[in-house]
Amino acid sequence: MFATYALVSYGIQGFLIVATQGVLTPSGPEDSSSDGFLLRHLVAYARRNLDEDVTMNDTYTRKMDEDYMRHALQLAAQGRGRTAPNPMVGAVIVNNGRIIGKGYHERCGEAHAEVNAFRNATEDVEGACMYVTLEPCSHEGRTPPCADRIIAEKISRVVIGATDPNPLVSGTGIARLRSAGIDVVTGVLADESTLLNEVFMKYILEKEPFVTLKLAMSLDGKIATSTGESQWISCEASRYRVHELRDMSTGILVGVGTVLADDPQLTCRIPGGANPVRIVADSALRTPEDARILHTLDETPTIIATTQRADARKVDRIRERGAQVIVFDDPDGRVPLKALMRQLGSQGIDSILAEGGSTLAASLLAEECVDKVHWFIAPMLIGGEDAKTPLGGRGIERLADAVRLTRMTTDSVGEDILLTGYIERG
Ligand code: AOF
Ligand code: ZN
Repeated sequence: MFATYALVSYGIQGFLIVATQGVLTPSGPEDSSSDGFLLRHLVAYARRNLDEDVTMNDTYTRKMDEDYMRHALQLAAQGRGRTAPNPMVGAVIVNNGRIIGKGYHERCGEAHAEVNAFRNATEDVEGACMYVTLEPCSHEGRTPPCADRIIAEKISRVVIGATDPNPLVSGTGIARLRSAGIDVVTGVLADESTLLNEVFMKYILEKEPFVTLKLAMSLDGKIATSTGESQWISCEASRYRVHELRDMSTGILVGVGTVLADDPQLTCRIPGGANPVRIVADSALRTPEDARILHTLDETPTIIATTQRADARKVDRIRERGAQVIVFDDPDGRVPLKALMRQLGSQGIDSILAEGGSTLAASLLAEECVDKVHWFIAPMLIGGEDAKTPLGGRGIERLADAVRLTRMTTDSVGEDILLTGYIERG
């Protein structure tokens, strides 16, 4: 029988073509016969399978795009902690199923990821596909627009992770590529691409730093014993993790209570790591002039945020030493944290790791300055009603006013548990 023969000899696609062209034309002889009936069913079956083939093709392309995008994301992450206030971006150039170039944005002010990928290309890139984790830029910034370079290099397809919220770019990079006839696919691993640049995504729009609050407590919710002993509740691996967080952060913020209690250096002790700018919230300027953060100003800058309650001569002396002192005029004599964030943002500080203590943590939450929380829990029981808990201040009276977290994840760090979550905005 013709239909069976066609299926066997051409496969489903071949059969469909033959059936459509040769047999099922409206005037086709078998149209009303029983053979015609069978043919129609076979064609419908073949067509369905062909559709599935198309879907399979889409799934396959999507999977391939995601694999290369994952590669580009891994490259992008190599710039972690070095690109601020720019985003981390990775790019991969693929031709005929092979990677022929890759690069990432290594440092703010230097070449963008796409340019590095072209620079590292081992073959002619004409007609190739570029995978880039962030929409290519279309503006003349510290470097020329990447979209123009992609067009000039005759790339035929561009696959993009996240769109760039930067008002200077925001969609115009994609539009420029499309108007040059390039096939542009967007939104591949978009969530991963956005999450990788959560700091940039906030800072570029709000010009305020992305604030991560880090807290560490015992399993029964204490941050010290009733006599104030707190070193160490978290295990060594957790403390190392905190140094990694410091390395990635542009600024580190503590309350003056922490300076008075621990005289910390607030530097990153990982070899080759970068020190964050140290910021102290200190309403009455109680930071001792011999504090370590004022004696290591050659290692990294220190900013003290205070109010009109500060002794003006002490302000001058600390400034003379080379630290920045910001004096806020506040009716309650307390450092207005939101205003501090705006000020720090205007100075280019895009991310802050807030490390306590409990008064500052509570105020940061109350003043809606926190974006993300890292909560280390040590397998240790301390007890005691007088032993401090992670959040001081007055707290709330109604549960409906509780700060809520979302997207919670758990991790094991050494023997501790690390809970990470994001503050839910109402
Ligand atoms: C890209 N690829 O690798 C990066 C992009 O001051 P510039 O010239 O370095 O530009 C910074 C802006 O460019 C930044 O705010 C963001 O919008 C974009 N970053 N774009 O195509 C890259 N790093
Ligand atoms: Zn660019």
